[in-house]
Amino acid sequence: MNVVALSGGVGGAKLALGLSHCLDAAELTIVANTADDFTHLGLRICPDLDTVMYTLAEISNRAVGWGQQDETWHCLDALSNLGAESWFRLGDRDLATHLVRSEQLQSGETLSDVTTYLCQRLNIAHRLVPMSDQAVSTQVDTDEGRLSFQHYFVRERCEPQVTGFEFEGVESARPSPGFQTALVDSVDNGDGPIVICPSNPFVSVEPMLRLTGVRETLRVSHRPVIAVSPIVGGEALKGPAAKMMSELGIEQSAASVASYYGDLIDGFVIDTLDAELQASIEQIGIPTIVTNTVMVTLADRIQLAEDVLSFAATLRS
Ligand code: FO1
Repeated sequence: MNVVALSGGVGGAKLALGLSHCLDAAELTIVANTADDFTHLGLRICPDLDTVMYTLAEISNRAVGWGQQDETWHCLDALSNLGAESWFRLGDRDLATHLVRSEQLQSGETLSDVTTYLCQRLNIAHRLVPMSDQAVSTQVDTDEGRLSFQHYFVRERCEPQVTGFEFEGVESARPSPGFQTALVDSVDNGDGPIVICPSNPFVSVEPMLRLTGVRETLRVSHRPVIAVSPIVGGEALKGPAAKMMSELGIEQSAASVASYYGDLIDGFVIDTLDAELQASIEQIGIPTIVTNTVMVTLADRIQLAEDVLSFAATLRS
């Protein structure tokens, strides 16, 4: 089995963890969105990559999903005293990651190299790679003007009305070597699915699909592409995906996510709460299964991963 999982932050990381419990290290590549990355207080911060990394290392802050457990905030308090920006809450333990990463990047290492190093130090067996080693930066167009992603998401708490997105740098960015290898395998000799985790389709998954050659490779691949809906009962379990849909004039539903991915996907997974949508999604030609996608416990994550893998085995791209 050779499985590729495309993940954003919290929701994606949960399924990635479930998949890591079902598959050997050599059978899984997890690709994390890096279009949310930004430079803050001189440090390179990679929120989705770190959320997946901490989740796989089982050291994530489970209450909020991002950052580390048992976190302290002394540095943030001191920054605040010095009048520095403190809207983006960097914990003391988390800071160590950003310091090591920033130093290694400055000394010429790629983001892929640094990620491999950090994963080794955190005893993560499975392969986690950034979507690209080149910087891609999501800009959110809103009724209050254009905002970089973290300014929109964290500083403005997703309050401005969204009118569109731009992924600066994506035209010239290439998939990272690990992503590229996983994609090539998917054409040549792969047999497992490409899993689009339950992440925000507009800002977490879209940047990965926009990288040079990714969509085209997924189209010619013989492996099934399966997406798990991040929308349950018309709401996003986490983050602004549903709010973005309504502001962009798209109906807030799992069916809209299926239509958004369209012929890119060979299968779709929806929650039991949305069971009545199954027939209409299948009518647009996308085989769909209904299962529990709300991952509260580790057992939920593993069960959803098993459901996705069993579904994949029944599909041909
Ligand atoms: N999200 C917040 O809502 N508030 C924060 O202060 C915050 C800090 C933070 C620090 C490090 C990190 O890796 C992630 C952090 N996040 C924070 C989460 C993150 O910015 C978003 O969840 C993602 O970008 C969206 O996937």
